[in-house]
Amino acid sequence: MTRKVLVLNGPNLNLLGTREPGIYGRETLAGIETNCRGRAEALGLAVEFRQSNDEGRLVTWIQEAPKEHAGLIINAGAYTHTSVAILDALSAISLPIIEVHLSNIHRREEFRHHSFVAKAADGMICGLGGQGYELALEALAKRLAQ
Ligand code: CA2
Repeated sequence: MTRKVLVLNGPNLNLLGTREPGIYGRETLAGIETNCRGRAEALGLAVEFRQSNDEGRLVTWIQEAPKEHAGLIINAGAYTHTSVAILDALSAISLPIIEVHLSNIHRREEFRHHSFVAKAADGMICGLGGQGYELALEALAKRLAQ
C-alpha cells in the first residue's frame, strides 16, 4: 500500500503568488501542490495537501493525521510563532514531522525567529521556497523506508 503524507499549510498561504513576490516568490500554493504530487509519486508516496486559515482546524487535522498518514509536513505560517495549541497537537502524535517555511525566517524580523513547531519537528527546512516541500518529502521517504 502507498504511504500517504499529509502536507498542512497555515494562514494566508492561499495568497501565495498573488502578493509579496519579493518575500515569497511567484509560485502559487496550487503549483507547490502539483510539484509535491510529482515528487511524491517518484518517491513511492502519496500526498494529501491542505490549507486553512483556522488554527482549530489545523489542530484537528494534526490530531487525526495518524489515522491515515505515515508522515506530516507542516508550514504553519504565522501560527509557527504563536501557537502552543499546534505545538501540543504535534507533540501528541507519533509521526515523523518536517517543518517547512518558504522564506528564511532567521533572516527576517526577530519575532519570526522563534518557532513553536520546531519543538515537535524532526527537522526544519526554510528559505528555499517551494523546493523546501519537495526536500521534506525526500526526508520523509528516507525515514519511512528505515
Ligand atoms: O516563510 C514562510 O513559509 C512563512 O511560514 C510564511 C508566513 C509567515 O508568517 C511566516 O513567518 C513564514 C506567512 C504566509 C503568508 O503568505 C503570504 C503570501 C502572499 C501574500 C501575503 C502573505
